[in-house]
Amino acid sequence: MNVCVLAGGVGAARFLAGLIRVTDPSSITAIVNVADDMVLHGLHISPDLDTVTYTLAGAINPETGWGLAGESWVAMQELERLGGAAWFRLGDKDLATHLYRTQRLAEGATLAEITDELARRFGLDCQLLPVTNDAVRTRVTLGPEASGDLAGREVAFQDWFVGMSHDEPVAALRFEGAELASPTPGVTEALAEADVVVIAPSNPLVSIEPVLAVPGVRAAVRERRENVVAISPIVGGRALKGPADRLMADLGIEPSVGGVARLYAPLAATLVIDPADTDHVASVEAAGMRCVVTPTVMAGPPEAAALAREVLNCG
Ligand code: FO1
Repeated sequence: MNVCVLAGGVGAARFLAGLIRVTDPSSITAIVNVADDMVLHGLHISPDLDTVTYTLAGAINPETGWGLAGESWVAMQELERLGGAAWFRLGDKDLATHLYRTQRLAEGATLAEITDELARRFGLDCQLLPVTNDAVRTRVTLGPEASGDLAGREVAFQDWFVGMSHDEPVAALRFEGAELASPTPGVTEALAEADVVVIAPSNPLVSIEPVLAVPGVRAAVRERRENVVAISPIVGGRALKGPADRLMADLGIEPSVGGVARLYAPLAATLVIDPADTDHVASVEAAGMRCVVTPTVMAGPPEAAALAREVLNCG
Protein backbone atom coordinates (compact mmCIF):
# COMPACT_ATOMS: atom_id res chain seq x y z
CA MET A 1 0.00 0.00 0.00
CA ASN A 2 1.47 3.40 -1.01
CA VAL A 3 1.01 6.13 1.57
CA CYS A 4 1.72 9.82 1.10
CA VAL A 5 1.88 12.07 4.16
CA LEU A 6 1.75 15.89 4.21
CA ALA A 7 4.08 16.76 7.06
CA GLY A 8 5.24 19.56 9.31
CA GLY A 9 7.64 18.90 12.20
CA VAL A 10 7.09 17.19 15.56
CA GLY A 11 3.48 15.89 15.20
CA ALA A 12 4.11 14.57 11.70
CA ALA A 13 7.41 12.99 12.73
CA ARG A 14 5.74 11.12 15.61
CA PHE A 15 2.97 9.90 13.31
CA LEU A 16 5.49 8.74 10.69
CA ALA A 17 7.42 6.86 13.40
CA GLY A 18 4.23 4.87 13.96
CA LEU A 19 3.48 4.49 10.26
CA ILE A 20 6.85 2.87 9.49
CA ARG A 21 5.96 0.21 12.07
CA VAL A 22 2.72 -0.81 10.37
CA THR A 23 3.50 -0.51 6.66
CA ASP A 24 6.52 -1.05 4.42
CA PRO A 25 8.67 2.10 4.87
CA SER A 26 9.69 2.03 1.22
CA SER A 27 6.03 2.61 0.27
CA ILE A 28 5.84 5.84 2.32
CA THR A 29 6.48 9.32 0.90
CA ALA A 30 6.44 12.28 3.26
CA ILE A 31 6.00 15.70 1.64
CA VAL A 32 7.54 18.08 4.12
CA ASN A 33 7.08 21.79 4.85
CA VAL A 34 10.08 24.03 4.15
CA ALA A 35 8.56 27.40 5.03
CA ASP A 36 10.15 27.30 8.54
CA ASP A 37 13.59 27.13 6.88
CA MET A 38 16.05 29.93 7.39
CA VAL A 39 19.62 30.94 6.81
CA LEU A 40 21.50 31.70 10.04
CA HIS A 41 25.28 32.05 10.41
CA GLY A 42 25.29 31.47 6.64
CA LEU A 43 23.85 27.97 7.22
CA HIS A 44 20.69 26.64 5.60
CA ILE A 45 18.53 25.19 8.38
CA SER A 46 15.48 23.03 7.55
CA PRO A 47 13.80 22.37 10.92
CA ASP A 48 10.88 20.23 9.73
CA LEU A 49 12.99 18.04 7.42
CA ASP A 50 15.51 17.52 10.21
CA THR A 51 12.86 16.80 12.85
CA VAL A 52 11.33 14.12 10.61
CA THR A 53 14.74 12.64 9.71
CA TYR A 54 16.03 12.55 13.29
CA THR A 55 12.77 11.14 14.67
CA LEU A 56 12.57 8.34 12.13
CA ALA A 57 16.22 7.52 12.80
CA GLY A 58 15.47 7.27 16.54
CA ALA A 59 17.97 10.09 17.06
CA ILE A 60 15.66 12.97 18.05
CA ASN A 61 16.12 14.82 21.33
CA PRO A 62 13.15 13.43 23.30
CA GLU A 63 12.90 16.47 25.60
CA THR A 64 12.59 19.15 22.94
CA GLY A 65 11.18 17.17 19.98
CA TRP A 66 13.77 18.93 17.77
CA GLY A 67 17.54 18.58 17.46
CA LEU A 68 19.57 15.48 18.26
CA ALA A 69 19.63 13.30 21.36
CA GLY A 70 22.80 13.41 23.48
CA GLU A 71 23.70 16.82 22.06
CA SER A 72 26.52 19.06 23.33
CA TRP A 73 26.45 22.86 23.02
CA VAL A 74 30.11 23.92 22.88
CA ALA A 75 29.74 25.91 19.63
CA MET A 76 26.70 27.81 21.00
CA GLN A 77 28.49 28.61 24.28
CA GLU A 78 31.48 29.93 22.39
CA LEU A 79 29.22 31.89 20.03
CA GLU A 80 27.46 33.44 23.02
CA ARG A 81 30.84 34.38 24.55
CA LEU A 82 31.74 36.12 21.30
CA GLY A 83 28.45 38.03 21.35
CA GLY A 84 27.02 36.18 18.33
CA ALA A 85 23.39 35.26 17.67
CA ALA A 86 22.75 32.29 19.95
CA TRP A 87 18.97 32.62 20.32
CA PHE A 88 18.32 29.76 17.89
CA ARG A 89 20.08 26.83 19.53
CA LEU A 90 22.14 24.67 17.20
CA GLY A 91 23.76 21.72 18.95
CA ASP A 92 27.24 20.58 17.98
CA LYS A 93 26.04 17.41 16.21
CA ASP A 94 23.05 19.16 14.63
CA LEU A 95 25.47 21.77 13.22
CA ALA A 96 27.04 19.04 11.07
CA THR A 97 23.69 18.57 9.29
CA HIS A 98 23.46 22.29 8.50
CA LEU A 99 27.10 22.42 7.36
CA TYR A 100 26.51 19.43 5.10
CA ARG A 101 23.29 20.87 3.60
CA THR A 102 24.81 24.32 3.06
CA GLN A 103 27.93 22.96 1.35
CA ARG A 104 25.90 20.66 -0.92
CA LEU A 105 23.60 23.57 -1.87
CA ALA A 106 26.69 25.62 -2.74
CA GLU A 107 27.86 22.72 -4.93
CA GLY A 108 24.58 22.94 -6.84
CA ALA A 109 22.65 20.04 -5.31
CA THR A 110 18.91 20.56 -4.78
CA LEU A 111 17.28 20.50 -1.35
CA ALA A 112 15.51 17.27 -2.38
CA GLU A 113 18.79 15.58 -3.32
CA ILE A 114 20.40 16.66 -0.06
CA THR A 115 17.37 15.56 1.97
CA ASP A 116 17.61 12.15 0.35
CA GLU A 117 21.35 11.91 1.04
CA LEU A 118 20.80 12.78 4.70
CA ALA A 119 17.86 10.37 4.98
CA ARG A 120 19.98 7.49 3.67
CA ARG A 121 22.86 8.38 5.99
CA PHE A 122 20.45 8.36 8.92
CA GLY A 123 19.30 4.90 7.78
CA LEU A 124 15.78 5.83 6.63
CA ASP A 125 13.95 3.60 4.17
CA CYS A 126 11.04 5.91 3.42
CA GLN A 127 11.14 8.83 1.00
CA LEU A 128 11.27 12.40 2.31
CA LEU A 129 10.51 15.13 -0.19
CA PRO A 130 10.75 18.82 0.65
CA VAL A 131 7.55 20.13 -0.94
CA THR A 132 9.65 22.43 -3.11
CA ASN A 133 13.31 23.03 -3.90
CA ASP A 134 12.51 26.74 -4.12
CA ALA A 135 12.62 29.23 -1.26
CA VAL A 136 9.21 29.56 0.43
CA ARG A 137 9.29 31.40 3.76
CA THR A 138 6.52 32.03 6.28
CA ARG A 139 6.23 35.69 7.24
CA VAL A 140 4.20 36.65 10.29
CA THR A 141 2.37 39.97 10.70
CA LEU A 142 1.97 40.72 14.40
CA GLY A 143 -1.42 41.83 15.71
CA PRO A 144 -2.36 45.32 16.96
CA GLU A 145 -2.08 44.08 20.59
CA ALA A 146 1.57 43.02 20.15
CA SER A 147 3.92 44.49 22.72
CA GLY A 148 5.89 47.70 22.32
CA ASP A 149 6.56 48.77 18.77
CA LEU A 150 5.94 45.27 17.38
CA ALA A 151 2.26 45.88 16.53
CA GLY A 152 1.65 45.49 12.81
CA ARG A 153 5.23 44.51 12.04
CA GLU A 154 5.99 41.61 9.70
CA VAL A 155 8.72 39.26 10.94
CA ALA A 156 10.35 36.00 9.79
CA PHE A 157 8.74 32.82 11.13
CA GLN A 158 11.55 31.76 13.49
CA ASP A 159 11.86 35.31 14.85
CA TRP A 160 8.25 34.92 16.02
CA PHE A 161 8.28 31.21 16.88
CA VAL A 162 11.57 31.00 18.77
CA GLY A 163 12.68 34.63 19.17
CA MET A 164 9.31 35.71 20.66
CA SER A 165 8.42 32.22 22.03
CA HIS A 166 5.31 32.51 19.77
CA ASP A 167 3.81 34.74 22.49
CA GLU A 168 2.97 37.75 20.35
CA PRO A 169 -0.49 37.80 18.70
CA VAL A 170 -0.67 37.25 14.96
CA ALA A 171 -2.77 39.24 12.49
CA ALA A 172 -1.77 37.53 9.23
CA LEU A 173 0.49 34.93 7.64
CA ARG A 174 2.12 35.04 4.23
CA PHE A 175 4.18 32.40 2.44
CA GLU A 176 6.78 34.45 0.65
CA GLY A 177 7.91 32.92 -2.63
CA ALA A 178 5.07 30.38 -2.77
CA GLU A 179 3.45 31.72 -5.97
CA LEU A 180 6.70 31.29 -7.91
CA ALA A 181 7.64 27.93 -6.41
CA SER A 182 7.30 24.57 -8.17
CA PRO A 183 6.61 21.29 -6.42
CA THR A 184 9.65 19.04 -6.10
CA PRO A 185 9.68 16.39 -8.86
CA GLY A 186 7.76 13.41 -7.50
CA VAL A 187 5.41 15.40 -5.23
CA THR A 188 2.31 15.50 -7.45
CA GLU A 189 3.04 11.95 -8.66
CA ALA A 190 3.22 10.65 -5.06
CA LEU A 191 -0.12 12.33 -4.31
CA ALA A 192 -1.72 10.89 -7.45
CA GLU A 193 -0.43 7.35 -6.91
CA ALA A 194 -0.92 6.93 -3.15
CA ASP A 195 -3.60 4.56 -1.91
CA VAL A 196 -4.02 6.83 1.10
CA VAL A 197 -3.00 10.48 1.52
CA VAL A 198 -2.62 11.55 5.15
CA ILE A 199 -2.59 15.10 6.47
CA ALA A 200 -0.46 14.65 9.58
CA PRO A 201 -1.43 16.21 12.93
CA SER A 202 0.71 19.27 12.21
CA ASN A 203 -0.18 22.92 12.61
CA PRO A 204 -2.74 23.51 9.82
CA LEU A 205 -1.82 27.18 9.38
CA VAL A 206 1.98 27.23 9.45
CA SER A 207 2.92 23.63 8.57
CA ILE A 208 0.26 22.25 6.21
CA GLU A 209 -0.90 25.51 4.58
CA PRO A 210 2.58 26.39 3.20
CA VAL A 211 2.80 22.88 1.70
CA LEU A 212 -0.59 23.40 0.02
CA ALA A 213 0.42 26.90 -1.10
CA VAL A 214 3.01 25.54 -3.55
CA PRO A 215 1.23 25.74 -6.92
CA GLY A 216 -0.25 22.40 -7.94
CA VAL A 217 -0.14 20.77 -4.51
CA ARG A 218 -3.56 21.85 -3.22
CA ALA A 219 -5.19 20.78 -6.50
CA ALA A 220 -3.39 17.42 -6.39
CA VAL A 221 -4.66 16.80 -2.83
CA ARG A 222 -8.20 17.94 -3.66
CA GLU A 223 -8.19 15.52 -6.60
CA ARG A 224 -7.69 12.67 -4.11
CA ARG A 225 -10.23 13.92 -1.54
CA GLU A 226 -12.01 10.55 -1.13
CA ASN A 227 -8.72 8.93 -0.04
CA VAL A 228 -7.40 11.82 2.04
CA VAL A 229 -7.46 11.34 5.82
CA ALA A 230 -6.60 14.28 8.06
CA ILE A 231 -5.66 13.86 11.72
CA SER A 232 -6.75 16.71 13.96
CA PRO A 233 -3.83 18.43 15.70
CA ILE A 234 -6.38 19.91 18.12
CA VAL A 235 -7.50 17.72 21.03
CA GLY A 236 -9.99 19.03 23.57
CA GLY A 237 -9.69 22.54 22.13
CA ARG A 238 -5.91 22.63 22.64
CA ALA A 239 -2.91 22.01 20.42
CA LEU A 240 -0.91 19.03 21.65
CA LYS A 241 2.32 20.90 20.95
CA GLY A 242 3.04 24.40 19.76
CA PRO A 243 0.78 27.38 19.18
CA ALA A 244 -1.80 25.99 16.69
CA ASP A 245 -4.77 26.71 19.00
CA ARG A 246 -3.81 30.34 19.69
CA LEU A 247 -2.84 30.97 16.10
CA MET A 248 -6.21 29.64 14.90
CA ALA A 249 -8.04 31.87 17.40
CA ASP A 250 -5.93 34.89 16.40
CA LEU A 251 -6.85 34.33 12.76
CA GLY A 252 -10.58 33.90 13.43
CA ILE A 253 -10.72 30.09 13.15
CA GLU A 254 -12.35 28.23 16.03
CA PRO A 255 -9.61 26.18 17.77
CA SER A 256 -11.66 22.98 17.84
CA VAL A 257 -12.03 19.83 15.75
CA GLY A 258 -14.97 21.64 14.07
CA GLY A 259 -12.63 24.48 13.11
CA VAL A 260 -10.09 21.97 11.75
CA ALA A 261 -12.88 20.21 9.80
CA ARG A 262 -13.99 23.47 8.18
CA LEU A 263 -10.37 24.09 7.09
CA TYR A 264 -9.80 20.61 5.69
CA ALA A 265 -13.25 19.70 4.31
CA PRO A 266 -12.40 20.78 0.73
CA LEU A 267 -9.32 18.52 0.77
CA ALA A 268 -10.08 15.48 2.88
CA ALA A 269 -13.10 13.17 3.14
CA THR A 270 -12.20 11.96 6.65
CA LEU A 271 -11.09 13.64 9.87
CA VAL A 272 -9.63 11.55 12.68
CA ILE A 273 -10.30 13.01 16.12
CA ASP A 274 -9.47 11.95 19.66
CA PRO A 275 -12.08 10.46 22.06
CA ALA A 276 -11.72 13.69 24.10
CA ASP A 277 -13.69 15.36 21.27
CA THR A 278 -16.49 12.80 20.88
CA ASP A 279 -19.02 15.54 21.66
CA HIS A 280 -17.94 17.36 18.50
CA VAL A 281 -18.55 14.58 15.96
CA ALA A 282 -21.65 16.40 14.68
CA SER A 283 -19.68 19.59 13.97
CA VAL A 284 -17.14 17.59 11.92
CA GLU A 285 -19.94 15.92 9.96
CA ALA A 286 -21.71 19.26 9.51
CA ALA A 287 -18.53 20.50 7.79
CA GLY A 288 -18.96 17.65 5.29
CA MET A 289 -16.37 15.17 6.60
CA ARG A 290 -16.60 11.60 7.84
CA CYS A 291 -15.47 11.52 11.44
CA VAL A 292 -13.40 8.69 12.94
CA VAL A 293 -12.81 8.69 16.69
CA THR A 294 -9.63 7.00 17.90
CA PRO A 295 -6.81 7.99 20.29
CA THR A 296 -4.61 10.55 18.55
CA VAL A 297 -2.32 11.46 21.45
CA MET A 298 0.97 9.74 20.61
CA ALA A 299 2.85 9.09 23.85
CA GLY A 300 5.32 6.91 21.93
CA PRO A 301 5.76 4.77 18.81
CA PRO A 302 3.25 2.06 19.94
CA GLU A 303 0.44 4.66 20.25
CA ALA A 304 1.55 6.23 16.97
CA ALA A 305 1.49 2.79 15.31
CA ALA A 306 -2.06 2.15 16.56
CA LEU A 307 -3.14 5.53 15.17
CA ALA A 308 -1.41 4.83 11.84
CA ARG A 309 -3.15 1.45 11.54
CA GLU A 310 -6.52 3.12 12.11
CA VAL A 311 -5.74 5.88 9.57
CA LEU A 312 -4.77 3.34 6.89
CA ASN A 313 -8.07 1.54 7.46
CA CYS A 314 -10.15 4.64 6.81
CA GLY A 315 -8.39 5.89 3.67
N1 FO1 B 1 12.94 25.60 18.73
C1 FO1 B 1 13.03 26.37 19.84
O1 FO1 B 1 12.03 26.60 20.51
N2 FO1 B 1 14.25 26.93 20.19
C2 FO1 B 1 15.39 26.69 19.49
O2 FO1 B 1 16.44 27.21 19.85
C3 FO1 B 1 15.29 25.83 18.34
C4 FO1 B 1 16.41 25.49 17.60
C5 FO1 B 1 16.29 24.57 16.54
C6 FO1 B 1 17.41 24.16 15.84
C7 FO1 B 1 17.29 23.25 14.80
C8 FO1 B 1 16.03 22.76 14.45
O3 FO1 B 1 15.93 21.88 13.43
C9 FO1 B 1 14.91 23.16 15.13
C10 FO1 B 1 15.01 24.07 16.19
N3 FO1 B 1 13.90 24.48 16.91
C11 FO1 B 1 14.02 25.30 17.99
C12 FO1 B 1 12.57 24.02 16.53
C13 FO1 B 1 11.92 24.83 15.42
O4 FO1 B 1 11.99 26.21 15.59
C14 FO1 B 1 10.45 24.44 15.35
O5 FO1 B 1 10.31 23.05 15.42
C15 FO1 B 1 9.73 24.80 14.15
O6 FO1 B 1 10.31 25.31 13.06
C16 FO1 B 1 8.22 24.77 14.23
O7 FO1 B 1 7.81 23.54 13.70
